Amino acid sequence: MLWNEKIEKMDRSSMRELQLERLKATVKYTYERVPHYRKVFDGIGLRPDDIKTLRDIEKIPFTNKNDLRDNYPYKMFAVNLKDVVRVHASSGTTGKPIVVGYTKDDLENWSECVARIITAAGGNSEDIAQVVFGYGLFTGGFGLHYGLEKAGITVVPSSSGNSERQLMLLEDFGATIIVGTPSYVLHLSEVAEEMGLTRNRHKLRLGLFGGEGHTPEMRAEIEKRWGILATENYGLSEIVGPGVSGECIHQCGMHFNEDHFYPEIINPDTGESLDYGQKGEMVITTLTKQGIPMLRYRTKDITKLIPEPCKCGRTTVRMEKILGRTDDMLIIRGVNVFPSQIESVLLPMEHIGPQYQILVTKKGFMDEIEVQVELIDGSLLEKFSELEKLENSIRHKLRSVLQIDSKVKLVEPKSIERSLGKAKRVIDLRAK
Ligand code: DLL
Repeated sequence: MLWNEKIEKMDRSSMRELQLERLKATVKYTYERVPHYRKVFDGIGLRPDDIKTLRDIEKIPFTNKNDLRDNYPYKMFAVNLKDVVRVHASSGTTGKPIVVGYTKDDLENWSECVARIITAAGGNSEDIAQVVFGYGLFTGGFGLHYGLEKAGITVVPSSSGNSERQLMLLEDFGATIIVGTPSYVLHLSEVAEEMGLTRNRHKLRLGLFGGEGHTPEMRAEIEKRWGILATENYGLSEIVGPGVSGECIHQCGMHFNEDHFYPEIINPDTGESLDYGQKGEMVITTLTKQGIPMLRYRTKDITKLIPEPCKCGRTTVRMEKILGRTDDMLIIRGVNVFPSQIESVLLPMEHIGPQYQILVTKKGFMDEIEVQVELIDGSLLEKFSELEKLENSIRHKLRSVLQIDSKVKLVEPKSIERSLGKAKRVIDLRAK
């Protein structure tokens, strides 16, 4: 089944024509409305009508997360706030989040993109979908929610957390689709096992997973434990949220919504454009966004593009699963975490030194994060109640900045290994 056959099976040259027409319009629109872009264009003497072919996109400088941070909260918006009907936000490299805004048309296009992905994965109006993504500033919950509704699917917006209750709803409401991060859904399978929720007591048949990566091994495990087909989808707040690309039932790369987003792959060191099939950093330009259009946004995600048509008949380019990131952003249970956010919490605090280490592990299938910090005075280790008070206060502050729970362990002064070169702040022990 296809949600939008005309677009999803469009011949390549018509797609390129459509993309060029939309690219030219977006460049002009962005230049006229966003002071940041006007400054960037004027700085190098580039004019919107210099973009005459799709290749000319390479003349446009990249946009980075920092540009969004520097224009916090609304200065990258291309419309007045009165025309923005929704905002979402994701972690920035400092305490301040990255803010994105949607017009009514943006929300409509977003739901359309998500509906295509759901349909490609095999969802249809007979289904009931339980969304276990968080509903809030994170784009995952609301993004999937409206796309599912558009596809005519019954949505159970149970949001994240409270696993026992999730599973009770899963059984009682009869969800056939589960939507969330792969790690959380795998974790739910462990809780289900403890609760004796066996295959004959639930109706799940399909999983839509995104927000973080998962290995083929983890996919196989999820499929086996739940008895479902596990499909993957990809997106990022700066571009739209979920709905940028998603797998069809053949599970062989994520179909890109190319009429709304233009993908490029670049060499992350030189910025040079790479061809289809070559591995590099994905750069995305929005082609229809009104609220916050993005020109050549550097995602930091490493992947490659697959141009061959798929067995499903879709002609849209596919992207391979993300192989890693070029920066130090960690994805913990689907939530973006930067070591710099943790550092900004720790450094101003009393009784602890500037040396810390972040340990990332998996407990069962759930990501766990432990922040180890050196005490200034080691004798505090013997004063349990003071120690506990300090640990709790750090944990509390971390939670308010990161939006997820972490463990805190206070350790002896000078016990964290010093590095001669760059400090190794993160020890990621999750299997790659
Ligand atoms: O995670 C949007 C999303 C929500 C996509 C739900 C799919 C489902 P952000 O919080 O801005 O947005 O995080 C974006 O998450 O740059 C990737 O590094 C990572 N990411 C998202 N999907 C995948 C995936 C949402 N399927 C960042 N595989 C991106 C690997 C993913 N990484």
